[in-house]
Amino acid sequence: MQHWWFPANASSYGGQLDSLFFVILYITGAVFLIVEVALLYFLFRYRRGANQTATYIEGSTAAEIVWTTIPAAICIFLALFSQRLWSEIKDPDRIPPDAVPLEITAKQFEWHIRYPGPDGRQGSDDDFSKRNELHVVVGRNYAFRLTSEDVIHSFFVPVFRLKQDAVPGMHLSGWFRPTSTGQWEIACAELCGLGHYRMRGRVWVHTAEDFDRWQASQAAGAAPAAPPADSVASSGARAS
Ligand SMILES: [Cu+2]
Repeated sequence: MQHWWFPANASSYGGQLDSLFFVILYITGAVFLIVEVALLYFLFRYRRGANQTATYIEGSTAAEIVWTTIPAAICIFLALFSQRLWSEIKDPDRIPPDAVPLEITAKQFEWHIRYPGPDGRQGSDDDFSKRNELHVVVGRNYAFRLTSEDVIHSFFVPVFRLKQDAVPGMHLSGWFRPTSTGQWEIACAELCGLGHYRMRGRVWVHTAEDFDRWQASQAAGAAPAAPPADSVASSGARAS
């Protein structure tokens, strides 16, 4: 289902994640309404008045059992309810075996994406890297390995419902399958320094033919392009 206040959904598991979000929203929304209505009622009912006197209340074991058991039951229900989808998305053992491997490296304040090239394998001669540009094919599975060169960042693609922390010294994996063509935003979702607000990239979901054409143009101009004027000056080796 698609909601007007949500970004578009363009990944295979986005719809299920949205449904899970709404289940949690309905439960927490109902609790919020009940609590607020009760709060207002008690504020009004027991406001200061001529005939009100203060009384001392000992507490109630029964009430404590009730307000501990119900939230615990809700939390356990949500944990069990979301476990299947969570493990489908996050379990490294369940990454589709046919997925195209991508290496994504975050640093202040940009994303470096290393593509496997036409042979589909990382670490071979036809690999190439792009800065802040993620190009993928609709309907194809992608597996990424994500790391950071400096501080903690978070790789966030709202239309894929994908968010994963990038942690220096760790290579965290994940996967996605785009379901519609288009062009959208990649954001950093972890405050990572003064330039955090402009740490954004773009994702292009192509048809297979468009992607092949784009990839061929990358191989043709294999020499590293000059970084755009707004890039942060970076010394040392670049990730290509
Ligand atoms: Cu960042």
